Amino acid sequence: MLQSKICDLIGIKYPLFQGGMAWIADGKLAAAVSNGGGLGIIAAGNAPGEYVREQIRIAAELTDKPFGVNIMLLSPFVEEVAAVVAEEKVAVVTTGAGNPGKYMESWKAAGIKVIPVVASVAMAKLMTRLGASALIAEGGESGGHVGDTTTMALVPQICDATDLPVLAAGGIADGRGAAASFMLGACGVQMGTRFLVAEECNIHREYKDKILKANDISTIVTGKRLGHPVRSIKTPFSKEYFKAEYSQMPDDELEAFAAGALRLAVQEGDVKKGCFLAGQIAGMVNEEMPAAQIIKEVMEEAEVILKGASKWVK
Ligand code: TUI
Repeated sequence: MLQSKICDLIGIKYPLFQGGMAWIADGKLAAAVSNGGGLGIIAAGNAPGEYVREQIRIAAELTDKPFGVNIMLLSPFVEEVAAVVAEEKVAVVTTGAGNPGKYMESWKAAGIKVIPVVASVAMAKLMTRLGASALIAEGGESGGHVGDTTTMALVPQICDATDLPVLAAGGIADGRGAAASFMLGACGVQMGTRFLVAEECNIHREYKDKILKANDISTIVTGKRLGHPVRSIKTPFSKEYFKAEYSQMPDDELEAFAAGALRLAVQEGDVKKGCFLAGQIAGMVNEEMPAAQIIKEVMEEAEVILKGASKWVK
């Protein structure tokens, strides 16, 4: 069985995390992933603290395995969410879209393992100094808020810069990607896009269909001008937004243009105004199945590939 030090650190069967997708990854999805042997993660996104507490309690009802909460550091509710995870003593906190430095002491004091998502070597070094338990190195192939460096280039550079366990994220949706991540020095993987079509993932039918129908060139990065590049499925809306970015439209109008677009995609399946976040790997995600089966398939495929890797050596 594919196992690594991240399994012992957190107490999980497989070295596989489910990404903290805002508006999408709720207590039910997180529990399904944790019950399947991975680490399920509730996304706080832009939601208030009480929503996060409610989802933590839902997950705790549905699983006796460890699960985590992802805190999106640009959220207007970040302070209250940071307090809620400490009060509820979740096993793991992952963070995204910024520097979690000012919360790390209080989370560690609550016994939480802090695993920041990083997109650069500098941030990896800083998080190592501040006492993170592990790091998630996320390449620009991922969905949502993205950095510039690809997973292939980022993961080995981050592994060289830290002694902490590193998980690879961005562009991984099957056993080949997981096996390759181990070859790059990672000891685990995080997948988001693949879990969008998990049976327990409660998003609009239209969103799932967009993922199932996507191909290799179906995603686009928008938001660079406002400093928050985000990868999503190409739609008339995202293409229009992309054009607006390179027009004379003032920043505040541009911001208003995109407001609420993520919720519209997830809950309403609004193909005109919704923003369907997804990674470049969406083209490879072609089948719906329970989260536990996704995890088992990916881990078993990776194991076969890694066992057979000596065929390259003569
Ligand atoms: O965070 C993500 N993915 C996301 S967040 C999101 S919601 C959102 N809402 C409004 C604007 C933007 C996004 C949708 N998807 N992934 C983890 C991630 N973190 N990727 C890149 C980073 C990151 C970027 C900068 C981590 C640290 C960082 O530090 C910058 C600094 O110096 O503070």
